[in-house]
Amino acid sequence: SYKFWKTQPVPKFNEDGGKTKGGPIKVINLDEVPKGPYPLLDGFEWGTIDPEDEKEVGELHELLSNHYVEDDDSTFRLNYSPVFLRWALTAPGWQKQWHIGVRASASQKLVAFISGLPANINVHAQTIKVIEINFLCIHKRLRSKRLAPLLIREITRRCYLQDIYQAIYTAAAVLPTPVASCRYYHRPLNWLKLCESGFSHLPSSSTKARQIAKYHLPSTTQTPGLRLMQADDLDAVHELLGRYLQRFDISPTFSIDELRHLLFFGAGQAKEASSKRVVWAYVVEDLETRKITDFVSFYSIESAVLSHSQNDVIRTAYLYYYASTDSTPNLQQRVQGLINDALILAKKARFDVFNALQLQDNDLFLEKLRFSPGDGRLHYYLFNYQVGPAVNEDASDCLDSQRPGGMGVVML
Ligand code: NHW
Ligand code: EN5
Repeated sequence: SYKFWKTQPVPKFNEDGGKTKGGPIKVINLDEVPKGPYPLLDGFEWGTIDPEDEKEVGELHELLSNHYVEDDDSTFRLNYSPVFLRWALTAPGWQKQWHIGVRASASQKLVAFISGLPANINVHAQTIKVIEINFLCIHKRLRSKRLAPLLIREITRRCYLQDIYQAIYTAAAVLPTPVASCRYYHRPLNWLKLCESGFSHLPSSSTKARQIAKYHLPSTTQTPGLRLMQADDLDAVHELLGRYLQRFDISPTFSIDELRHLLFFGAGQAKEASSKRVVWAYVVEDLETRKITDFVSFYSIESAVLSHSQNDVIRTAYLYYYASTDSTPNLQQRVQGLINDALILAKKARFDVFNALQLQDNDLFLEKLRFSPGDGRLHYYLFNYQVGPAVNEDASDCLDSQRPGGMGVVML
């Protein structure tokens, strides 16, 4: 078991990463890193995907929409839209060589993919440069041929050659060794639709009418001063979010340019194009001081319903970054109001369900706002980095996979 992962610089299960010193697991000697690509299976060749080329994004979308992540009993499959993929793969610092495809040599059909984007994260107050790995996917007919380890080795090689020696990634799969394990929570917005598609069930003790009533939301937002985020809010949000994220064991650090990309992409489009919108961001402006006191964002992914014959989809809003200037004990109320408004806005934008993970400060609102735990989990991993003990008092609620509150990174 873990024949491949055993050979990689990741912590073994049951090693106590919180006790040993934090830092890289292995020092990479560039002389030992191959200068050319690893050999592939016969009949296949390496390629890249240019996310700014509509045709190539179309090919990637085709692969992922048929072969990417499903829930445990294949009720649905995630279907990231082409514009979402372009957004996710063109964050500042992106390079074509890190969006790696595998093509069948004869037909040139895209049959596998893995992506990497550079980012900076803080791990117990140490800033490290990492590559964020996402969208690993292999065509169903090429599964179990050890192609995944090859894709991982190849992207690792290309990162080493560009002086990146650490990575962060999330997966539903259990691998050695999670730094956090977070349950998915779901808040129905259109309960009837979820019920009809098999996403949620009618509890035997309830009725459809009672379920619909349970998830009813007001038609307008409740927080005074809440409005769509605008370009000239960027500095304030950068400052607010940066401060807010500092107290998690692991958190991202964004430049202004990164934040602009992450929060504004697609927002410049006309209202009519709102079906193409991928990310929504709102701020709360204090009506007296004109200061930005809070911020919330969410992104959109559809899921294809696999069980019926209809081409049914579930429109899901995923909670993305948020922040508040309030601290305990007012934080709870503040964040509850903020996320409740996000639910109202997502419902107005015709989402069917609002997802959040059990991380950051989400325990402050999940139960109260009628989120329920789902049947899936998301595990967070670092590659070639040992977390080590917490350094400051604030982070003394040391990161361990049973207590995901120390995780501040949200991945797409
Ligand atoms: S998680 C989403 C992953 N994708 C899917 O679930 C889509 C549907 N499934 C598939 O396409 C988000 C295939 O089943 C995949 C595996 C491709 C998953 N991560 O080729 P084989 C991400 O994108 C190990 C890592 O025969 P396959 C994050 C497995 O444990 N490893 O399997 C990606 C076994 O190794 P072992 C995974 O079913 C992070 C080996 O793969 C994995 O045909 C990548 C079997 O390979 C997963 N999700 O293809 C790591 N699933 O040791 C990045 C299975 O047990 C690391 N495996 O023998 C960092 C790299 C950069 C470093 C830079 C410094
Ligand atoms: C890489 N960055 O399992 C990410 N989703 O709970 C890729 N379940 O939606 C990794 N099975 O519980 C993604 N409904 C990993 C996630 C894979 C997808 C996944 C789970 C997460 C999910 C739904 C549907 C289950 C269908 C049957 C679920 C119950 C919700 C219900 C709402 C009403 C109140 C009771 C609960």
